[in-house]
Amino acid sequence: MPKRILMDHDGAIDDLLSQLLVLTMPDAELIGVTVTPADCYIEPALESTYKLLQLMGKEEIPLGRGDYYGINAFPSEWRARPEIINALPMLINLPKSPDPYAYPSAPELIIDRLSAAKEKVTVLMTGPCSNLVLALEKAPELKGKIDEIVWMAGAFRTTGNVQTYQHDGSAEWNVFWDPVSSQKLVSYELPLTLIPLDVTNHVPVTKQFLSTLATQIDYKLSNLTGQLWALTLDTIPSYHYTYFMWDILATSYLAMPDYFTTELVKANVSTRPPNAGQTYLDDQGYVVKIATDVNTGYFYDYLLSQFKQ
Ligand code: AGV
Ligand code: CA
Repeated sequence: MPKRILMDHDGAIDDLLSQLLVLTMPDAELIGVTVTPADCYIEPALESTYKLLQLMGKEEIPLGRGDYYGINAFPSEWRARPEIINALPMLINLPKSPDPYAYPSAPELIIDRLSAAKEKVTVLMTGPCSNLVLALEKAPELKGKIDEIVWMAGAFRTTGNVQTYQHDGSAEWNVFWDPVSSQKLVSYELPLTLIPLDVTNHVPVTKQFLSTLATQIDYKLSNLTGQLWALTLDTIPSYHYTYFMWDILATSYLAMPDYFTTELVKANVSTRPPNAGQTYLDDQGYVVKIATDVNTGYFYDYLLSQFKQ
């Protein structure tokens, strides 16, 4: 039986790569995609999302539009990237989505998909968690329909990646965008697996990986993903701007959980400055599973083999 996956992403390049990766997994059935307007502007991100479904012959998968805007906005230069994606040669001539305003709202779609599910569902989140929390606040009984939540979020025994005013740098962006919803999600004590910076720091986008990927560009997905990853290297080479395989690593957890080292911890989330959005270990906190390490060689090879399509 394939795992049923409900995905919420926020339209950044690695979110879109993650959506492609899920669609290559033989044991995963994607039952819906919702988009959060966090690391993207919603209209172009919905367009990319729909085009990637078409590319994989899966345009019947329902989409939901996030209407909720978090507390701490992402930088505009990051949010604007999907515009470039929609203009790539493999995507530019695909039909646009019908009408982005005709999509159901993201929490509505989450409620609908969880209600309709006969078996439990795995929720994959590669952006902030606000849509899921909005859905569960409206329909708390649906918590019982969730098998596991896998979320790229947090930073525990390492520094965060938020550098802005009124902040001490301890938070990771997906949590910082909406610290209040993040704190609520952790407090539910659902089966929640976090893929935090502690482990994503082990998997930067490297020229060596891209060079190997380029040797297989006769495969459509190697060609497209190589172009998408190349767009992530437009940054100055300091830690703050290094592009990691954040969301792709979280997504790969669905297929290769045994290659991760995980730990059950008690944790909580700060909702106030100077460390709003910090995820921290706390004996008085809530139980969550966090990934701390991954077999990086296996991970990069897994990507190279999945994108041979
Ligand atoms: O904090 C990591 C999250 C991931 O979900 N995002 C990017 C990934 O989609 C925010 C982010 C941190 N640094 C970034 C980010 C950067 N340099 N460019 C774009 N987004
Ligand atoms: Ca993301």
